[in-house]
Amino acid sequence: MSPSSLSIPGILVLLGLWLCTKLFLLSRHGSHGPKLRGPPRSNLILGLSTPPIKDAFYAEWVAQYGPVYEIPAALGRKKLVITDPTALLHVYNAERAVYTKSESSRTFLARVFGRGILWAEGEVHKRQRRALSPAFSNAAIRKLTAVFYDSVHKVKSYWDETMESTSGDVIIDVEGWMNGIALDSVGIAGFSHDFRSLAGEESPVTRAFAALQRNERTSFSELMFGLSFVFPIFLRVPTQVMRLFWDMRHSLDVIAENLLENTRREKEGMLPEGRTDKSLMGVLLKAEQEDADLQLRMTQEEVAAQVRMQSVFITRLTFCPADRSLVGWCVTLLSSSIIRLESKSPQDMRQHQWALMELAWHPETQDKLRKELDQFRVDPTWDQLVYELPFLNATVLEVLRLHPAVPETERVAAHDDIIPLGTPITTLSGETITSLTVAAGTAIILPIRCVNRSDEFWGADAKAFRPERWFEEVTDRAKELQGYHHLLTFHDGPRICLGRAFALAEIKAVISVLIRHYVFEFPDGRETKIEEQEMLVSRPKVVGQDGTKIPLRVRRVE
Ligand code: HEM
Ligand SMILES: *[C@@H]1O[C@H](CO)[C@@H](O)[C@H](O)[C@H]1NC(C)=O
Ligand SMILES: CC(=O)N[C@H]1CO[C@H](CO)[C@@H](O)[C@@H]1O
Repeated sequence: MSPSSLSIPGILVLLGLWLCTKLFLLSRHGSHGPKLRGPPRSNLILGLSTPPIKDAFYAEWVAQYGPVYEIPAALGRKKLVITDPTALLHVYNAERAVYTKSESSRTFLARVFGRGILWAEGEVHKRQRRALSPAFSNAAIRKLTAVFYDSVHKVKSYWDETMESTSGDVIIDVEGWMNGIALDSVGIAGFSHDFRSLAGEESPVTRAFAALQRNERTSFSELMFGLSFVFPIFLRVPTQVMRLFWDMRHSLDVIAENLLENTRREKEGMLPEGRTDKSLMGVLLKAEQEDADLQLRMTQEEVAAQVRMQSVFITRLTFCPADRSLVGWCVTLLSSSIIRLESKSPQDMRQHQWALMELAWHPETQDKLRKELDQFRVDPTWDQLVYELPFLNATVLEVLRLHPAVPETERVAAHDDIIPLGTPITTLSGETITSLTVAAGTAIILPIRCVNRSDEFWGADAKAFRPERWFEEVTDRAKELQGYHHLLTFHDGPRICLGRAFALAEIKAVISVLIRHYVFEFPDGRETKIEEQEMLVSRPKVVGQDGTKIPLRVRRVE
């Protein structure tokens, strides 16, 4: 029987059974601790009828209920939303001890990526993190800068060629190229595999992503995929999307095996000079093989998991909120049996694309950036990218602030805890509290994007793209946040993004080349409005136009 012929009633029964079990298990959690204020339950099954995708909701609730409040979640649960910096800091720092990823999200991560660092908790996480860290050092990234430049120069030569033949400016679907840069450079720099997507080659990774982009999913496959976040067993249903997905995983496993095999052969002196592996993972594996300290070693599975994660999670090809738990995708099959996603936040893992869009909206910023880059006849070195070029630095930080790749994360309290509050809040019963007792099992949302865009932290123009703010004194409130320059974009605490130096070097290298050589504009001018189109992955689209492509007019700098 083909999966698409599974009857709807069949699915409903199956689903009902699962839901009852989950409901029972969940109802035993998170029932004590003070009741907080928050928006009322507006949907019996989902908690809220409209998912709080837009920060506007979170922000409105902050204004109404204070910096820490509760929102109703699916199946009678509730979640704690935290925007108070003192509380945020506490949660991030107590992450390893208390605030773990939920069991269901870990099962999901294990199935999708394997038991790698994203999945790991506690001591296993500590060991994997220590084993991986040297690979992400500044010294390692410095050596990889050439890889980023290679990719962006490939793009440049294709664009130049197109411009030759059309004599003048061209309208380019920039995003495809930016994804190509991201995938090819993470492949080469990360684990010595050239996906050759900039050369127009298809790989199972690009195929899977393209299928999702084309929105080719049937509602059945979408349903299975949505359900898999709650019940990972649904990942085994062979829908078309899932098959593409497993193909992708298989090909990434082959890449990981090759990498392991090659570093082993290199170690044994079986590879010719000049073919030595310089990738992050390659260097790491060789160092490990020489190191007697067996304790730090990564297992073969951990290496494979890291390769999968870097290609999928990291290259903005994410089609799932990797670390979101139970939450994410809950389904109501009530009357219409259409999917409703409980909370689907925009996954805009396309920082390069956002950077170019912001620059197209702000020609004056583009000019300023170009002026700063004018001094370079050749590409800036890594040290120049990182330690000089203050305006490029500010522009990139501003993009990261407004468009964090992961707009919110969720954790579950593994045991009871007390969270200190910077600002006292009033509970439902009218009591004022300065610290909050959290029961084991409580789900906690850290709304990264909302905090990053908050007026309270960033001033009245918090929503505006204004790199100049990075040269001004940050507000005292923002100072209370640690993060990366007070941004939560890269998470914080013991799980702060390991690849942030990699990500920053890459985006700076790409922007520096593109802005030195081209001017970017919206074909319909600066008034072009973008909205998020909610699909499996939310994607920006031009208001009033079909499709999710955002082409830009590109012309050479005179
Ligand atoms: C602008 C681009 C990026 C952003 C905004 C970003 C953001 C994040 C965030 C929010 C997390 C925490 C996830 C969680 O545990 O809930 C994370 C973890 C991680 N990131 Fe990134 N990331 C980026 C690029 C990269 C790159 C390029 C790499 C590697 C080449 C990388 C490697 C990692 C690793 C290994 C972790 C897991 C850390 C741990 O659990 O201890 N990231 N990243
Ligand atoms: C980049 O910005 C941060 C935050 O303002 C600052 O601490 C850092 O020194 C800047 N780097 C450069 C190269 O300007
Ligand atoms: C968490 C937080 O401070 N949110 C702010 C986000 O931005 C809105 C509007 O700009 C503010 O009203 C919120 O206070």
